[in-house]
Amino acid sequence: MLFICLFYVFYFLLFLLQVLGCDYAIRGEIVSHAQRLQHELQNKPGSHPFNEILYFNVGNPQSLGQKAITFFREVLVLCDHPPLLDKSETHALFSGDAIARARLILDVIPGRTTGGYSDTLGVKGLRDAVAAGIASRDGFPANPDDVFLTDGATPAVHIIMQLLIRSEKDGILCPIPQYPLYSASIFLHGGSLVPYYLDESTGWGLEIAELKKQLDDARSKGITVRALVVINPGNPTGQVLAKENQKQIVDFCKNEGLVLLADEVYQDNVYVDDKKFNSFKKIARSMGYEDEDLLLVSIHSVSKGYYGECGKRGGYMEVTGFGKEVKEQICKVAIVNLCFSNISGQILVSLVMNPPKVGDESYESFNAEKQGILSSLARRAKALEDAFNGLEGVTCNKAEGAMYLFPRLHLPQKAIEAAKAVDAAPDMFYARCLLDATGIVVVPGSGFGQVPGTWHIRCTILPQEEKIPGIICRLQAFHEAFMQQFRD
Ligand code: DCS
Repeated sequence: MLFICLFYVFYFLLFLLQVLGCDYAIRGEIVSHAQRLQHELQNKPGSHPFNEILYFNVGNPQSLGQKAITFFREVLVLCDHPPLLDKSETHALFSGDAIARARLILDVIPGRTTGGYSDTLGVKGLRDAVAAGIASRDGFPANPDDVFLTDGATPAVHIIMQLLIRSEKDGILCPIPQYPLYSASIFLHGGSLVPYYLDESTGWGLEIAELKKQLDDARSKGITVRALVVINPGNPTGQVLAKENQKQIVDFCKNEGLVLLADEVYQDNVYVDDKKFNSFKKIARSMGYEDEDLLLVSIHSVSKGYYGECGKRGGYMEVTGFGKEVKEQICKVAIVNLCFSNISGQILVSLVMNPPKVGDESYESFNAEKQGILSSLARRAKALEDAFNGLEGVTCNKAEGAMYLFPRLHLPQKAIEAAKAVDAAPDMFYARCLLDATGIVVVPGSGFGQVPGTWHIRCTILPQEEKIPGIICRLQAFHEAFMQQFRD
């Protein structure tokens, strides 16, 4: 009995240590400080040199004003309240193809309700729809049995880490900078993060030589490297991988026996004409590789893109190349959750993968909404990139995709010393001064990882377009004053 108690105490302490060590910068110290300031502004208007807090820290499109796509919401509403389908007024309020789609979807949901548990891995008919959407995106077949519907991308990442990591001797190759879900999840599951650095000087390039160097180094330390994480388009870096580069990555994983974990949540956020999103699945198939040639997990979410439905929690993972035992393990974990994903999220991901097509009643208005959002995001990204590059001592790569800029700060020595004096990293110090002076919330680069001795901040491109000029003015005035104060 005593032994069992000690065993549980040990594992609880281990878990506590893992939780304590896990850091999540996008909701970290700066955000808590911003919330305090917001509270002070509410209680005492005029108590700060700004009258609102501008949250540039999270990629949360609709909370920053992005409108939901009408077609998606129409279908969701009709599925949530099927009696609407039988009312005559519905035909005046909703588009014909939204009504037809809602009927089709309800037909495949057991009990025709969004209020029930679904099959563990997702509603079969919706997994079929997602697989059909993947096939039409890639031009290669997709098997619905490989598709698992999830509550956004986050649980998919956790489940894969849970399956891959057996001890701290299991390593996962992760980009630096990276979205901190990966470091947090590896940490929580007790594995080792094996970093590979993206090259800022080539627009955050992903070099195979760097992957090989870090892999060999980890192996020489006795780490079994099990997977390579690639975020494409990148967060926080915004780079979109070129096809040739993706082919090299596929070959690298195949030759080294690594699982390729492709985070493709920003697949609909590409802003430059010379780059296009290509899924790793498509790249591998176009190289002639079949299922068994590559262990691939591709992840997508309804949270990003032109849809930005973070609150609905929908997504999928497509798992190819693994034996049936691995899928059984995924099912086991899923069963513990009853069903992996809420039904509205499942419907939404089926819609995102099968939006209205040319000729459908909604197509024109759907496409106008989609293009309106994407072209505005592209203009915002460019305006902010130019603004950062115009600041003394700041350099900023282009956001080719995703929702962020990650400018580098070349700070004067005096600012670095002032940061040290208050026991803060220089980028944290800069972010905090920016917040105190302007109400603008950004995330210090250290939250994502960066080459030691370099300093960055991450800011989203999501605030509404009409706010951008005012934000840039505040940023410029702050930066000038900051540099004036700390110039060597
Ligand atoms: N993968 C990447 C690369 C992400 O940027 C995010 C969220 C996720 C996965 C998880 O998304 P969901 O669980 O919502 O599907 N991005 C966060 C960010 O950087 N800002 O806001 C959220």
